Amino acid sequence: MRLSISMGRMMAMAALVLAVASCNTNNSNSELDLIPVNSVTVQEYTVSLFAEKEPETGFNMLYWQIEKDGDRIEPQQFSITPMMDMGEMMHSTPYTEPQTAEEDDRYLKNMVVFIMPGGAMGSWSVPFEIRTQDDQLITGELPINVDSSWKLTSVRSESDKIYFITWYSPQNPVSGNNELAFMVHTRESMMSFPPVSDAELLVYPYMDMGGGSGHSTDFTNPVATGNGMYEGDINYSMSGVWTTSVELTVNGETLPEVVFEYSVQAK
Ligand SMILES: [Cu+2]
Repeated sequence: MRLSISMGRMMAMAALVLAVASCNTNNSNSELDLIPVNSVTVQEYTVSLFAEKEPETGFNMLYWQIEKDGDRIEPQQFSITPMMDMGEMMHSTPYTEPQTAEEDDRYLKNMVVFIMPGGAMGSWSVPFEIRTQDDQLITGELPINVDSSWKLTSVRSESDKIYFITWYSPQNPVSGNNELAFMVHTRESMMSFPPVSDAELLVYPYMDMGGGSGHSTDFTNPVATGNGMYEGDINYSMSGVWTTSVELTVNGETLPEVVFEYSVQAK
């Protein structure tokens, strides 16, 4: 995925945090705050998955480490294919291939948008392939729990084409100014979920104050910035429960509105 403006901002902030943190920490040069998600060992190779939060529906950044006999190794290539096994059928989800994390080169990282939670409907796993420096091919599979979240919805066109709308930012909405960003993907097959970069989004944030009254707040409507990303801003005037409706227009067709509902914390 090409770096979006938002990623650039995140990294600039991360760099600032790093500069501050490096004064009072040891040799760790990583500003990442990761939790272990799962790991599996195949033929002496241990593949470990880390993330910033428990995996959930919507956008996730995945961080990978590969070790052999306890030592971290750098493979020639490491590729993944997230899959959901639903019994009757299997499908993948929007994702990118892992690449060296620029903020900490001890990790490979990729983004994934989980389109369904794991559970009664089926379970997620990440089949992977390691091409080692001496040209061995190691294959394995890492099971992964995916919780449901409010950060993903989908909508169908008249021709029954499905669009997945992901709430990308803010991940943790707070009162005051936030970047407001969405990702849009479609499904071409059970294995192919390309980004949609030529849609138009019309959003409307609203706070229901009860008794039939309510209000919106200052925001700029997100616009396409490439790779299925749409970026704007929002300034929440109050903390509490907000809704944000999103109306997607794609190929001249305006699709039924979807609504995200979430709570905004006081800053
Ligand atoms: Cu599924």
